[in-house]
Amino acid sequence: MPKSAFVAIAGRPSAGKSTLVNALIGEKVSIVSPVPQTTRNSVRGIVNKSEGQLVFLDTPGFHISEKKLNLRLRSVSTEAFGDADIVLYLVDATRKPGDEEVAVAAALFHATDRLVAAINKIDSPEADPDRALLFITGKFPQAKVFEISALTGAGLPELLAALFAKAPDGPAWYPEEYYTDQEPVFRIAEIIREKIFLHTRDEMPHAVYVSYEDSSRGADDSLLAQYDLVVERESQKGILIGKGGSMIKRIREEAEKDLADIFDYEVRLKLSVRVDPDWKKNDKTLDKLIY
Ligand SMILES: Nc1nc2c(ncn2[C@@H]2O[C@H](COP(=O)(O)OP(=O)(O)O)[C@@H](O)[C@H]2O)c(=O)[nH]1
Ligand SMILES: [Mg+2]
Repeated sequence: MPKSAFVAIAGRPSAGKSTLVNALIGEKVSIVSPVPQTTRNSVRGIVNKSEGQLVFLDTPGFHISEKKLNLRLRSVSTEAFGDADIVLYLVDATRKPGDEEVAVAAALFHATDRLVAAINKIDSPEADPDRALLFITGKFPQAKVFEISALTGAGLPELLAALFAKAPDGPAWYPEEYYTDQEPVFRIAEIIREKIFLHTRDEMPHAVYVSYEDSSRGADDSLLAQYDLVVERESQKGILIGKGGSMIKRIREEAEKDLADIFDYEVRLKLSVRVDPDWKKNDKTLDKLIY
């Protein structure tokens, strides 16, 4: 009998959850940046092996804040932890476990018997795996703990084997050739958003959402896709456009380059910038963006 399980990944912002999903899948299914709260949705990455299928749910991560957007992100995470067969708790070895780490751990107590823990970033000179281990065993004395690097791949085969061992028997949820359930329209928007996170600073990345507008197929099977980069205020438009259009050009070119690796047809982008005042406070917009 094959195994199959939903594995929700829990951890503080920037613990390396999205990097881990990409490393396990071997494809960029979830965007990554040094800016906390890059991930806004539950992104699914699927691992198919002879043992069976693991469906990883990358989650937005916990950020202690009462703002509407943050509350949404937190409820996306909490739902994923509730539904999952296994919760993979990722702890960043390079940071001291403070209040935020305590809050994440507390949200996982109900999943103690389904929990596997991993200490990430052991490749880093700043890593202190013993400090992380002490924290984890203090909260979850029974948990199996692995030391890994999502960046170098160290420890990942052992982790994967443990997850399959813990997975219940059952048929695959997705066809074997699937490695994500995301629609192309969403994946393209996410890649564009990653470039914004990588190249703009301070509040800018958090002020933007990427809206799909339109697309058409070229005769050569290429896809021309039109997206709007939507900001909160008029004054933010200039930053995204850049001097002489340099920023938006950079975002477009780098996104197109990544998309060439992901899709087997060419994707060309047409990007514009527009304002949607206070979109972060608008429930309808948030319903569309965060699910
Ligand atoms: N040195 C090191 N950096 C990592 C590792 N995993 C993730 N990172 C970095 O940590 C930052 C946050 O990663 P990300 O996957 O977006 O974290 P998330 O918020 O938990 O999804 C990025 O700059 C990653 O490159 C790792 O194993 N080692
Ligand atoms: Mg992430």
